[in-house]
Amino acid sequence: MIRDQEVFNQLRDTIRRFVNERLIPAEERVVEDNAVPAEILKEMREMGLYGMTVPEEYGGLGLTTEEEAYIIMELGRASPAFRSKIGTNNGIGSQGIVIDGTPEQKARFLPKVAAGEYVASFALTEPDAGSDAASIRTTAILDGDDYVVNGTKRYITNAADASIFTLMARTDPSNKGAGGVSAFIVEKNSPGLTVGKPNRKMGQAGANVYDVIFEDCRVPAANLIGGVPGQGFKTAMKTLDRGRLHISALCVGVSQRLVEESVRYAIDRKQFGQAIADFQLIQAMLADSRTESYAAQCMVLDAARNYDAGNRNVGDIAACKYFASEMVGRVADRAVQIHGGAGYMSEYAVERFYRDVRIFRIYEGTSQIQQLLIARNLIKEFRK
Ligand code: COS
Repeated sequence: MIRDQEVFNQLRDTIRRFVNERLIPAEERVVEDNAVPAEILKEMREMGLYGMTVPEEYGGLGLTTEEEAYIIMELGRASPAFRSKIGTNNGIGSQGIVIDGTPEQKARFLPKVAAGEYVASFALTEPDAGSDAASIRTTAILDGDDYVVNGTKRYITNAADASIFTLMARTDPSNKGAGGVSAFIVEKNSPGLTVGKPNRKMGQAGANVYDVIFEDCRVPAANLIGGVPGQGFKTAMKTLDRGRLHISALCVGVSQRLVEESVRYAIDRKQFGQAIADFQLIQAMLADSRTESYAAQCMVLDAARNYDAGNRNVGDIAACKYFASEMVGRVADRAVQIHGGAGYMSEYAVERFYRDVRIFRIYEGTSQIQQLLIARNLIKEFRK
């Protein structure tokens, strides 16, 4: 749903200009520094990008899912590191509070998240719990007015910048499944919480992930999301549903950039006395990439519109994440192929994007988890 087309077009044009004039030219610097420049983060904050999906009543832009998808497609044309800095605030870091938080929790935390004063991070994954998210071992045991948290969270995006974490922990150790898990808002300065060193990784320099360690970390019971224990797994899954649409839109945006890079290079590069764009085998690769990118775009917008209309179709959302993340992997591979030897060299953006996109098939649910969700949903609907 687009609330006001004219107002939305202005926002989209502003983001497009920002991506072209500020973000794309800063890509190399982000790699060299392994950090997004502070002045760019400041501009992103001023533009409201940290609080795009936070409801307007809490100071955010209150974007609908369709609007969010369009904006993330624009941001996706630049290095994914930029999007990552604001990604958790708009997606998995804050949505648990937006979707299931009590009015008091929303009033207390969301205005700061919307303003970008707080970075919100999502802490679900553990050393021994990735795809099997219901098997987390981190515990949160009620002691007086506090929960005492113990455990380790792994690969947590933006942890070093975070002011708050949406943490999933087991409040009922006798229940080893999803029903024993609760979600909390944990403030960074809580005694007993430490953030490890950034992991070295394959791509997305500038977007860092860390271990977060809880040792007898006391969290006020008032920070239990929704106020009811045992609901945390569901909160996490609902958060991931919207998050997966966000990642799908990002994959579409990156694929659009890769198609642009591929066409530009194919027109410039001459072999056998002519532009390689004139060779049909190159054209076939361009055509395949554009076709797949466009198909994913249509899927994401359709699922986003359904989400806005109150139809959160878990299977279709999983289909978007599955197709879009696999698609951008193929598009990145063709982009490197079209660039030939140059595509293997760091001075060309496609080499970097080729590594950057690999994580899209893994985080927020692997392709295999998405397949499982698509099939499960189909079978469930059919049995009904
Ligand atoms: N929305 C709301 N509720 C949901 C839900 C959703 N999308 N998905 C599941 N639930 C509910 C179920 O309805 C069930 O509730 P009841 O017990 O009341 O029936 C409960 O949650 C448990 O669900 P389920 O039985 O499906 O849990 P499983 O342990 O089988 O796990 C998968 C399901 C594998 C899909 C889940 O663990 C998952 O998404 N794994 C990937 C995790 C992930 O994305 N990790 C990345 C880390 S974040 S970067």
